[in-house]
Amino acid sequence: LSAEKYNVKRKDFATVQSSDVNFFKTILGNERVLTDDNDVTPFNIDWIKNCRGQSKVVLKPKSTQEVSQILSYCNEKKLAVCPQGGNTGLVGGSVPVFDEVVLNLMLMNNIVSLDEISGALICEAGCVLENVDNYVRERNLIMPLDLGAKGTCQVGGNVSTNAGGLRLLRYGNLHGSILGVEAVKADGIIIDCLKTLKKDNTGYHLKHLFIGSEGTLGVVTKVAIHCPVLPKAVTVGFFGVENFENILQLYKSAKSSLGEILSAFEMADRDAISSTVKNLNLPNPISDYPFYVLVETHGSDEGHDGEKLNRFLSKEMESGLILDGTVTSEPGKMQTIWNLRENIAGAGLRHGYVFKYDVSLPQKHYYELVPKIKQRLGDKAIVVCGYGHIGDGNIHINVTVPEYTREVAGLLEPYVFEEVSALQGSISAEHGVGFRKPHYIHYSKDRSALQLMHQLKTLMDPNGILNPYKVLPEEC
Ligand code: FAD
Ligand code: S2G
Ligand code: ZN
Repeated sequence: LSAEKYNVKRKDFATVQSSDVNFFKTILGNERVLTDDNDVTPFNIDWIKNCRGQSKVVLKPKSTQEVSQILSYCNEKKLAVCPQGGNTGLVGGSVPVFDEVVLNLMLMNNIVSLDEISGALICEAGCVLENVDNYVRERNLIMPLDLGAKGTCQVGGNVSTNAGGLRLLRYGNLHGSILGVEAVKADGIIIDCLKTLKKDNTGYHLKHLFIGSEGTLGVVTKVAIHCPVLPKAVTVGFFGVENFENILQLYKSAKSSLGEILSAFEMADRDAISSTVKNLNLPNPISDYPFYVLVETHGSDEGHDGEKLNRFLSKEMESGLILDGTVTSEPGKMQTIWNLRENIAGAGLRHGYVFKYDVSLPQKHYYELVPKIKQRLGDKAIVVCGYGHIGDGNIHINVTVPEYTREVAGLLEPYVFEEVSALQGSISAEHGVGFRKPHYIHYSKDRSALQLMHQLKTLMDPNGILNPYKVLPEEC
């Protein structure tokens, strides 16, 4: 249980009584209030099985009104609430620590509207990212983010974690592509900032409070998002590279040679790829190299783009930055390459337990920590590997071990965060702080910022019922 494993004391929230369950049932009906042990267990365990809560009740609202009624009741009764989307979060933010009521948005999964000219889509928070992406693709648009969890994660969860993903390099951060948000505060008040205008400079931009606050300031119930046009031409290159320095040179060259059509530039080291190939029995389209780079282009003209990418490929094979590679526009082949990259996240779980670090670093230091951690752990780790979004300076370092031990945890934390902080990086690039990192947030945020965050939290959720034990540390 998280409480024991991470040594956390329960705060003095109320405990759910049968009268509370009856109230929830009058709002939601019996079938949308889960209390049976077997039913609630999956909602208590996070995707990488790092955290396990003890919730006795899972609620599945279908409307903003129901969310509002549930929250105002819980706020009055001082019942803690854990908002939950697809439960693919990787920092323990999406599952309860103790017996918080789980408020799962999965049944709020309707598309509300789409303006096909402006690309402004409004959908409910519980929409699965991939379903919305398929819906807008039929209308010649795409979602502005893509991540390996797209088949399960929800748009509300993406907003709440300010998810980055594989195409942030091209389509930017959610703070830019989210046009508006509807959210419900802890007291049940519905905040309607649901605008589809690209420009609206009237007062404070409140939607940003809900982007990346991980369910601690409000429950996101609807999202308005700008969808870019579906690219007519997509190509993917997968290259072997000798060393990390060459990856940075290749990145610089890709930006200048491919320019506006560059839509993704991902890296992975040999251990990341070989352990994924081995653990999941996935094909590697090229042979074994010290490093790999995945380049994707999104353009409007197949011929133009293909020419540009092949020119880039021959130039950089000539220069030696690329040792070997493949370039394809064939959807099946592109999917095979993306599959390999997107499955690194889960492959390590086959070894038993994974310590995941999602950090941003200045690009020149991007790969510096992997060899240091390898050396520090020696044979205590099965694999130490690095992969991620070069363009965002965001590396994912995975350390796999047969099982969680305090010894290995002690070797890694706070060591990793001290090193990141010394290199002027961030201890969480895109996955958020969640339950696992509040006591490390000071490595990336100074006192004045943390004090203001606490003041905002007190203003928005005076009883602290929304996702307690997450994001903000106890002491300031
Ligand atoms: P959950 O995991 O259910 O919740 C995440 C957090 O948001 C929790 O704190 C929860 O309380 C809160 N929350 C959820 N829904 C709401 C809501 N409606 N209102 C208020 N709070 C809410 N992340 C990236 O950024 N980039 C990646 O490339 C990436 N790749 C991934 C690949 C895999 C295979 C996996 C398993 C995860 C990956 N992630 C990635 C992490 C995760 O998918 C994202 O953080 C995602 O945005 C979480 O969405 P979710 O719906 O699963 O949210
Ligand atoms: C990615 C997925 C989760 C992880 O693959 O880009 O964000 O840490 C990650 O492996
Ligand atoms: Zn990532």
